[in-house]
Amino acid sequence: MPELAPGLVHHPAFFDRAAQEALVAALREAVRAAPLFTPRMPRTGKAFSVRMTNCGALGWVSDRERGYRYQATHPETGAPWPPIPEIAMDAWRGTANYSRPPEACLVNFYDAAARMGLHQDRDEAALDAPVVSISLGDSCLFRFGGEDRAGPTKSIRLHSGDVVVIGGASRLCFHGVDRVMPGSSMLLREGGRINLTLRRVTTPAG
Ligand code: MD3
Ligand code: FE
Repeated sequence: MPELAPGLVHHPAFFDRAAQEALVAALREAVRAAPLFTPRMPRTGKAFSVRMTNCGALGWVSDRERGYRYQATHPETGAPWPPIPEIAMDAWRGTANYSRPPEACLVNFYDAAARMGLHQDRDEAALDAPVVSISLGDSCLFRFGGEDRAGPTKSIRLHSGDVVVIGGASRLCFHGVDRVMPGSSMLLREGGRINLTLRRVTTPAG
């Protein structure tokens, strides 16, 4: 599989169409239990253009008052997150090469106008674990660089069914989604893009 940078491995078409459809069905059930919410930036309260939910023991949330964090319950309903779909676990088992299971599955939903600015994922204590990303629906232009925000970046297209593993020397690289390409996939009848990221959050030491 192509290594885009040390520790950053792309698995094109990891999931076939039938597996993608089954994963979308499982996510529709998860969203019924844990509705999409709009995260907000710490301090400014500016809304993300991406809507989110989570599956697993822990979920990533953010609001103006308390900032970025993982918590065991939905920020609006207070309910525990639904389980991580078994099909998503197949991607972790098949690519992560990590001894413990993921604790969080962040589900990002992009409509045609949604973007995600360059950022690092550093809210996890378990920085030795990779992040495993699954793309569904419309293709996107994904940008990644190094650990310096101002350094050079590269862009690749991610398509429905692709898996990207971000570990090793790339775990703290800056990355983001510049745009989604409307109409590039027939998987989601309503259009848009879904990204799942499977994450190990805690270390054995806590
Ligand atoms: C590189 N999501 O949820 S997934 C995120 O497509 C996030 O929704 C993007 O960035 C999306 O935090 C990108 C690919 C990805 C995920 C995590 C990474 C790339 C990464 C962590 C470190 C470096
Ligand atoms: Fe990220």
